[in-house]
Amino acid sequence: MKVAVVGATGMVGEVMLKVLAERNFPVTELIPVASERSVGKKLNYKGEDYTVVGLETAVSMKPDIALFSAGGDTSLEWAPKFAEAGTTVVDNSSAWRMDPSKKLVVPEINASVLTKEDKIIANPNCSTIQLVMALNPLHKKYKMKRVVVSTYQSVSGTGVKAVRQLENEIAGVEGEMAYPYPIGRNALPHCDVFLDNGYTKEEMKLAREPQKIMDDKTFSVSATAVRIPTAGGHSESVNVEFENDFDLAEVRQLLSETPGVVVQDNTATNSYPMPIFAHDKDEVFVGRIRRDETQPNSLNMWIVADNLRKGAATNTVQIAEYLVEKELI
Ligand code: A2P
Ligand code: 11C
Repeated sequence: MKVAVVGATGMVGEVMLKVLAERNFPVTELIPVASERSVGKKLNYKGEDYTVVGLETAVSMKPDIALFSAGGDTSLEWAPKFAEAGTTVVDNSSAWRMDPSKKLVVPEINASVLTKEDKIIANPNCSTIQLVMALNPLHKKYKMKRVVVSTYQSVSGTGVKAVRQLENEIAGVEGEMAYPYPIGRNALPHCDVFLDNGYTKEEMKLAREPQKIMDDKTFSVSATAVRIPTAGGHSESVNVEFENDFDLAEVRQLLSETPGVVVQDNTATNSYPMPIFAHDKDEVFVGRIRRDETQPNSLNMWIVADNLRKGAATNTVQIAEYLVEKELI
């Protein structure tokens, strides 16, 4: 496969290269792509140096597949140009996710919706992916009515500028601000931009994307997204109300049998998911599983995943792997 990575010099792009190498994706030619600022730079992949090219050059090289993580505007403008050239695009931005003509895919849940005709495929938001990975098996068994989620999101979700802001604050150095306030020793109830309804765009991604991925509008998701001073790994406190009652042991069993999910839940040994455990892992970790004693058929749990891996790069590469395996490209 001739593989282009658009945004190869960025936080997610770098992890995409790492994941492609780790999983031995069948790359015959790698095309690292970034902005004009980075053209000519060298990037290492599996011990070899590759030269970064611009978007125009990359399209003309007609890659079989292009993994995009260079922001929504780049995707809106350039994904169609790649698609027209015959390239299948897997896009990690929010540009195409809710477009009814585009598929939004978490391979463990809905890879089977993909066909040869899908030339632009959307990768969900990081906080959505880890949420649906845990919700999907429970929904199938007990049928969800309503989910209330509060997130605790790391600065790596915002990008390099935010990681630097946190590092500068810790070092006590003045520098450029990614957020309107300090992030160290703080919690910002503000991820992505505010919308007219008073929610942030991140909160609305959490509300809408799960219904599309799980192909079911009978449940609702209400979200509050908060940025906290962790370097990597998003955490979520989740309350789920089901139509049907459940057994806690069975919930744990169901989750632990779900590919890509790891149950880490033993209060006697202080075992629960945390960003420091999830770092550099592809699994979604679930713990603090307990009955909500204030209303029937309701469950509380805590979900953590590495937002740059399963939340972004790994899920994108898994989609690409599925396309190759099923000969859809
Ligand atoms: P560059 O490094 O040349 O700016 P992050 O989200 O970590 O900030 O990374 C964003 C990625 O998207 C980087 O690889 C960046 O390249 C790339 N990028 C940003 N804007 C463009 C653009 N207009 N065209 C191509 N790549 C872009
Ligand atoms: C965050 N979820 O942590 C974001 C990052 O829509 O793909 C990814 C933004 C997106 O802020």
